[in-house]
Amino acid sequence: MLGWFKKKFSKKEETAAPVEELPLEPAAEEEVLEQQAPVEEVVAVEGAVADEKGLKTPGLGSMFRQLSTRLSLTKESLVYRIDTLFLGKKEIDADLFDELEEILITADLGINTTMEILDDARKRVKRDALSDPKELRAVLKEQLRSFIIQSDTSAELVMPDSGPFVIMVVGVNGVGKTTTIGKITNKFKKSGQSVLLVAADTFRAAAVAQLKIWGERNNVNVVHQHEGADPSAVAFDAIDQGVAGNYDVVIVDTAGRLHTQVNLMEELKKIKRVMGKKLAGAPHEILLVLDATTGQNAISQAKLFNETVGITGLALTKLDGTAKGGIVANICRELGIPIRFIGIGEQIDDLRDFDPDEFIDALFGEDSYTNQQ
Ligand SMILES: Nc1nc2c(ncn2[C@@H]2O[C@H](COP(=O)(O)OP(=O)(O)O)[C@@H](O)[C@H]2O)c(=O)[nH]1
Ligand SMILES: [Mg+2]
Repeated sequence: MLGWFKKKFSKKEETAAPVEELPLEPAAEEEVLEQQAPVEEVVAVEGAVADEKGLKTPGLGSMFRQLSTRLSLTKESLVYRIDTLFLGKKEIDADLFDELEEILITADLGINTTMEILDDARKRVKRDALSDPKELRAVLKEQLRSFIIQSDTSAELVMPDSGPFVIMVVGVNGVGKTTTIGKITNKFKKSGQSVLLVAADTFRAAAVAQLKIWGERNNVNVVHQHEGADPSAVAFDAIDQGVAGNYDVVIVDTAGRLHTQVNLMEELKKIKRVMGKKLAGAPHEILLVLDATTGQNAISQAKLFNETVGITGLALTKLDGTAKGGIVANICRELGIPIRFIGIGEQIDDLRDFDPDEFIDALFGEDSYTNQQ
């Protein structure tokens, strides 16, 4: 499978040193939740591999089938509706395009993206003298794919030569930031990377507690301070700990904020700035988490967060809970920021590297994955 995570860390994986961690020295004002316990054995994600407990890790084929199942709401609202429309039509006419337009907009592709797709489709029908509606299916699939692929260009990131790779996670309340951090941590751990989590969401004690739970699940340390602490100070000290503890990855959770809350957005800038002062280049990734169920509002969130702190990657959550997964194409077209991950459930494994081909195939059906184990 493609994807940022694998590409980026593949080099590191080959030379991975033993992943045992030095115990952290708790800094004066912070506590570190727990000392690191022995790191679990690395389990390959791809290929059906049984671990020592006899548990089978899903192979590519079943991973693909699972993705396809989780996207079933969008599949029904977009692809099944297109298929039903085409089945009932004998020719490609203006009515058919009108109905297609309604389907695409309902699936949250957005007006502009929908119009562009339909204009292109009309041209293709003319150019290739298509007359059978079913031939249009392949055209639409290809167009959606090309929109989504546009944003995969900068998906590869470079790990810093020394020091931890720092990810700052931002977004509005409830989009799934903390959950996504938990899932990403699991991915890093599986590839042998050591991870330090940072609770810079200091507004609510519950937020810190939630990150601690994900820390426990993943068996990683969580840096935190008291409720109401200055999030920049938490992040500043955490970078020290990340460097001193020789961590591969530091992931900073931030409080949810509305993109319209000017002071809170300024605070994000500050968190970013202080980390950069402590460690040149940090944060290396500013990951904006977007909730796919919020529809077009996700686009305006992304624009404002991008203007404020400069977003380098996106995680799109809750694609399992929406019929409006067409938002993926719209996001790629409107923003040009790569989608790194998609969330397809609430569990630790319910996160995928975003692979445009796989995503489109999961929606439209394709046998290239399903033939494999
Ligand atoms: N179905 C589904 N729920 C998700 C997904 N990601 C997060 N959630 C849920 O969304 C809710 C808010 O998540 P949380 O991580 O607390 O959001 P935060 O406020 O941005 O940190 C929780 O109930 C999560 O379980 C996803 O991909 N699919
Ligand atoms: Mg949170």
